[in-house]
Amino acid sequence: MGSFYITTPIYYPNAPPHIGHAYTTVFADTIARYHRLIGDEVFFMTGTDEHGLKLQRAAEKMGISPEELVDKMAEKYKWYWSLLDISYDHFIRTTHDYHERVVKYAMNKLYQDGLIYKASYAGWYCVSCEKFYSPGEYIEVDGKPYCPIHRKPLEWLEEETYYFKLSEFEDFMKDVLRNRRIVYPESYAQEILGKIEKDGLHDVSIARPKERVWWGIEVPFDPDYTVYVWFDALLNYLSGIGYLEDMDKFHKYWPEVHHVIGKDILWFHTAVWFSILKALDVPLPKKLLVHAFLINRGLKIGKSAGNVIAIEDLIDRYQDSSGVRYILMRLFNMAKDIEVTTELFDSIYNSELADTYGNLVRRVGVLVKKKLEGTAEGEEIDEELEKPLRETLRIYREAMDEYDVSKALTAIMDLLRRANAYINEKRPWEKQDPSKELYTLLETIKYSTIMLYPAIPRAAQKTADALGYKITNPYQEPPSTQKKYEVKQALILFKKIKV
Ligand code: ME8
Repeated sequence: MGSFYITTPIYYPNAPPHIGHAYTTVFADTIARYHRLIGDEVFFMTGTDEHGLKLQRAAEKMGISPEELVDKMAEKYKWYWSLLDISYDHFIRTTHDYHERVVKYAMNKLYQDGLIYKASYAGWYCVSCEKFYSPGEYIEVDGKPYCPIHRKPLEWLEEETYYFKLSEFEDFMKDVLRNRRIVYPESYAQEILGKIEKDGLHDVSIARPKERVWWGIEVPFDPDYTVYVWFDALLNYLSGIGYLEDMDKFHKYWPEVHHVIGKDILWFHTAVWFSILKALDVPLPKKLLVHAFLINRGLKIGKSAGNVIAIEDLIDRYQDSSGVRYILMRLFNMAKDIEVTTELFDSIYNSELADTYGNLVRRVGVLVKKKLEGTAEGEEIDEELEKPLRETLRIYREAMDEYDVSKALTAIMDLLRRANAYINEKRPWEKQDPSKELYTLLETIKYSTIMLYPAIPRAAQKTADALGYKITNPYQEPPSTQKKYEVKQALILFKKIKV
């Protein structure tokens, strides 16, 4: 038993979340639920990144105020996350005043410590990324600089600004990236290390003139400026866990913080974030879990690429949150981009959820009702399945502790396939008293369902209710073996999709 703190990026609420945001958020939720299941005290946080030029412009375009826009959109995000059964403990919005206080405190501290200075800036900016690009980082289209991620023209900016002395942290960052295993998978640490070794670490602009970007937190030592949206946003991870306001809570959870992010925002979450933390005398995060992209026809799925897949369409197609969550987690890959196609989604849903898990739950439910009048009793499970079951529990735990959700799910499916084969072999429908077989199958379903619970809580709970057991820590000692099952219902968990 310990504490466990996990965060998602806080998303820009200029548009509703899409499958890419769901990918990150469902992953974080699955890890959060796994830790609750094994008895940890979990604090899981997501939220919205509400300031900056991107939001200011989005509101202007819609003819409403930024406040109106972010209020409406924050609710929308919560609604989407409820569709997907996201069990966050706190939804942070950067317009909350406790957050603004932390941002102002951090600006003041860095200013007083001589880590912020005023100077002029000129460079190419991508409003969609809210980021400057230096030569070599951007791509060129018709001789003009374009954002490599959004494939949109960059804007030229020239202005007086405040800089954060990031360059002072170059040696610190190199040391962290070389010697501390924070960034996971490790290859992402190497990527950033390579970049710093090649280009060095340069000071970054952390303020905007108010006349241009007025929608932001005011710089506490200069009311003509607002705080750069990334400096503002990163601090959510501290303000959301009680930094300054509730230090007991902060000290309880901060040492265990796991940030989940997509690789597009790796630079900000390493070079920039780690340096800010160092400057604030706050320990670095325990883990930075980085994943690759969902892509469609070779391009990162996103609003700018125009290849967004809507969460509600997925929910419609795959019944409810469980189908969608399972597919996303089954494909989850930290290192490799995954090409999204309906064919691939359908085939995972049909063969694994409908034909393997759903089918087993249905068959066993029907047989227990028919052959045993709904009650199956037993002392121990058949050794043919006992060993694979124990082995799966071991692999599952190992995989989940390494954040390899996809491997964990594959292991459960292998076990369920064996259980389906076991029915076919034993033919319990032909036996006078198939108690032993059906009890064995119920135990196997029970443990599989419990292991599936973090990824598909809704379907798992339904199965547990129908077959008469509780979702509890599968690793507790002594194990909570169940001697008797009263099956209430032979469920059809997942309707197959006709392809
Ligand atoms: O960057 N594949 O917010 P954002 C995988 N506000 N993940 C994807 C994805 C895709 N195609 N598209 C989006 C921001 N994501 C900042 C974050 S945090 C202090 C501030 C996910 O709305 C992925 O997690 O642009 C990515 O990092 C995040 O959405 C970007 O969300």
